[in-house]
Amino acid sequence: MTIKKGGGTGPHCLTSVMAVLILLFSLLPLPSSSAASSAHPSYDGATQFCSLAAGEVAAPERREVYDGGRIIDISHRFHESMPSFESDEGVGQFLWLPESMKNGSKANGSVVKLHVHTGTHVDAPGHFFQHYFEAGYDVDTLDLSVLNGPALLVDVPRDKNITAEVMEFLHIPKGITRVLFRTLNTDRKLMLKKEFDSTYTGFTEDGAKWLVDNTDIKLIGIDYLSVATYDDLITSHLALLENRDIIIVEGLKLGDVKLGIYSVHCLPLRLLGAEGSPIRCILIK
Ligand SMILES: *[C@@H]1O[C@H](CO)[C@@H](O)[C@H](O)[C@H]1NC(C)=O
Ligand SMILES: *[C@@H]1O[C@H](CO)[C@@H](O)[C@H](O)[C@H]1NC(C)=O
Ligand SMILES: CC(=O)N[C@H]1CO[C@H](CO)[C@@H](O)[C@@H]1O
Repeated sequence: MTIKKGGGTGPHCLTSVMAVLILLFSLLPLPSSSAASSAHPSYDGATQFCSLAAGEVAAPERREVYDGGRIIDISHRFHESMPSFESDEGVGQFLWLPESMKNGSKANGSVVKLHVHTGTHVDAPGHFFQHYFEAGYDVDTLDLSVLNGPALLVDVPRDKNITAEVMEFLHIPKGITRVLFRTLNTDRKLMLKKEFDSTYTGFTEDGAKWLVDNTDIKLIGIDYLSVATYDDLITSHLALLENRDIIIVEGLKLGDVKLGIYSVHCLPLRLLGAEGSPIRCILIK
């Protein structure tokens, strides 16, 4: 019997707490082949149960929620076959390891090359307005007080794009400033497919204009790579970004999240001069 050490609580690791319980309550003798014997003698009995063979590291745990579900990660993990706008090939290689310990470097040092509108990401006004781009309205200028605060998660009707009619139907009260729109994109798991799908759900031009004219929404979250439908790609973005007071977060992971009000926390990188950035977004109950 091998018992591995690690931060996780996966099936191959006995946590210290479990080990203590076993110590306290087990009437059976300890397994003689326990890895405990390889642990440093100064460690206490409980942690000895989780010791590792030399050089072995338990696999890390990858989580979608933390603290028993209180914190929900609504960002997608970056990987090579995540979708890329208008491509069938996915994102492809974006991570390299030019400094490698296997090659004699003192540490591993990776390099990333990524289109800034990849995966879960934010758009700055310069994305669709050349004069805003030139004036410096990059992701570093986005208002963190818009990107962080109470947010409403809503489901939109699955049989339509987000038109003015749909926006009206949703009855989002005045005073609500952050809304995450869950659409058919989530049901279709489009963010999990390598091939770009142009039939995704998004805002039509009239839907975007309706939102600007009739709501207080300043943070829009959506569950595929673009907030705007493919047919209204430019016009919807223009309507939403023109006043520079609305922030668009795209490619959110909204499956398995209950409808309701959360505290949203989204933080873009401070990429000077970039009109978009990967963004980490979480919801806190
Ligand atoms: C190690 O160095 C060689 C020669 O420079 C290079 O071709 C190889 O890709 C490197 N390997 C890694 C893992 O960085
Ligand atoms: C949304 O619009 C796209 C075209 O931009 C279309 O392919 C798609 O079918 C529409 N979605 C719905 C649910 O009507
Ligand atoms: C932490 C990290 O990046 N480790 C990498 C170090 O480099 C080797 C290859 O030489 C990788 O296998 C590790 O994953």
